[in-house]
Amino acid sequence: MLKTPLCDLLGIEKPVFQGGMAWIADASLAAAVSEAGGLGIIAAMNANADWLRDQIHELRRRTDKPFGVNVMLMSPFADEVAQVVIDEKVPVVVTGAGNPRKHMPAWIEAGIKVVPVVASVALAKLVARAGATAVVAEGTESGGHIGELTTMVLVPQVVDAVGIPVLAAGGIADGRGVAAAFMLGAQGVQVGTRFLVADECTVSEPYKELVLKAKDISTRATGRSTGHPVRALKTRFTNEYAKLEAEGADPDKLAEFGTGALRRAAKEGDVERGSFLCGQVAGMVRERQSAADIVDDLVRGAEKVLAGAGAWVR
Ligand code: TUI
Repeated sequence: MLKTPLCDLLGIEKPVFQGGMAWIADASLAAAVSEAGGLGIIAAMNANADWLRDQIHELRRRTDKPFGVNVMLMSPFADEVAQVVIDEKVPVVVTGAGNPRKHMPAWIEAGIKVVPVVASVALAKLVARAGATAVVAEGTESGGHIGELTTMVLVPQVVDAVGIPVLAAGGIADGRGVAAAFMLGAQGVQVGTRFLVADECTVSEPYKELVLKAKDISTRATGRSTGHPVRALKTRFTNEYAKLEAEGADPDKLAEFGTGALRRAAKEGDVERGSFLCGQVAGMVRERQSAADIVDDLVRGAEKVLAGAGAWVR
């Protein structure tokens, strides 16, 4: 059985977090992952307090297991969402796309376990000092808003820098990836891309089709010129965005071009004008499965690889 101190800290059976994918990770997916023994996560993304409250209530109708809410710190609603997680006594808050220190004292005071996503050692140290329960070290292989370092490089450095459990994210889609993360010192993983094709994932059908068709070089990062690089499947949208960027378009123009693109991909399946955020591992995602089968495959696959890990040590 793959069980780490992180599991005991959070009251979960399996050390697998489902990524808090903006416009995608709702109560349907999160409840299924929590019910399967992992940590399901509702993405508060750019939604307001009312939407989040409804989703939390819906999740609680579906499962009584622990779950998390991902607070996207660049959201205009971050402050109100930060209060909802307190009012609703959410067990775990995962943060992304910024420094959560402003919110951490109130969350910790409310008994919430805080697990920030970090892309650097500096932020990992800062949040550990501020009382984080664990950190997710997220490599640039991930989909969505990304940092510079790869998972392979980031995870061991974060593990060495902090005294709290570390989860690895970015580039993990099967048991081999989970096992590799453990070898780097991680006590858990956060997986996003593979859950895009879960039966319980309510993302648009064209989004699922694009992920299933993706190969190794199907994603690209754009937006480096704005300071907020984002990885997505290569589509007409990313081509046009990259072209604007290469022409030196100003950040306001780029922001305007990008507005609504995540919603158009996730909700409308607009292949022409949507931004299909997705990790580099899309090329390994071949099969639609239930969230429970995905969690099981990640864990069992890792157990198998880890059990044989010493074979070449003579
Ligand atoms: O946050 C994510 N992934 C995301 S957020 C998102 S919604 C969005 N859409 C368009 C543009 C921007 C956001 C889609 N995917 N992952 C966690 C993550 N956090 N990755 C990188 C970071 C990060 C980067 C810089 C965290 C902190 C940071 O700087 C900290 C500071 O000191 O401000």
